[in-house]
Amino acid sequence: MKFGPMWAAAALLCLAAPGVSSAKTARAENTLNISIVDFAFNPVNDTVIVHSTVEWTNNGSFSHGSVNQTGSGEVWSTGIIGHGTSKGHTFDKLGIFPYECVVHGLSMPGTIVVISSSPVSSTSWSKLKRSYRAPAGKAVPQKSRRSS
Ligand SMILES: [Cu+2]
Repeated sequence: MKFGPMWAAAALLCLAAPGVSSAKTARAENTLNISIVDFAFNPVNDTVIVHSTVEWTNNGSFSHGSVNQTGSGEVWSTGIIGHGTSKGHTFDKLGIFPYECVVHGLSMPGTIVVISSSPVSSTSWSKLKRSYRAPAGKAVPQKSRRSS
């Protein structure tokens, strides 16, 4: 099943909705842990407050890693993360950052959304929307469901 840019558009609309504080929906902690198991990132999509660290832990048998797709905005690559080890990256820029596995590419997609700690102003969101570019020909994965 393929997912188009509708998810990103929906996320932007949702977060930019009047009276809705995006900050409340983001994780309050400064570290988001993402587990890599069975050729998937879990959670596959999540939101953090700017300057948070995302740490990927490889709980699978094979080597994986996280590298952003666009090469613009927040740029990172964890390199290869071996079984049972972790690598982190601190996100200092606002934006929507699709990424993929260093080893397996887009067969293992993920997305990190970075928002400001205060409720997002329309100004910063319009900047964010301008800065966001879906990778050419790449689908943005579906937003994951999370129990509240
Ligand atoms: Cu992989």
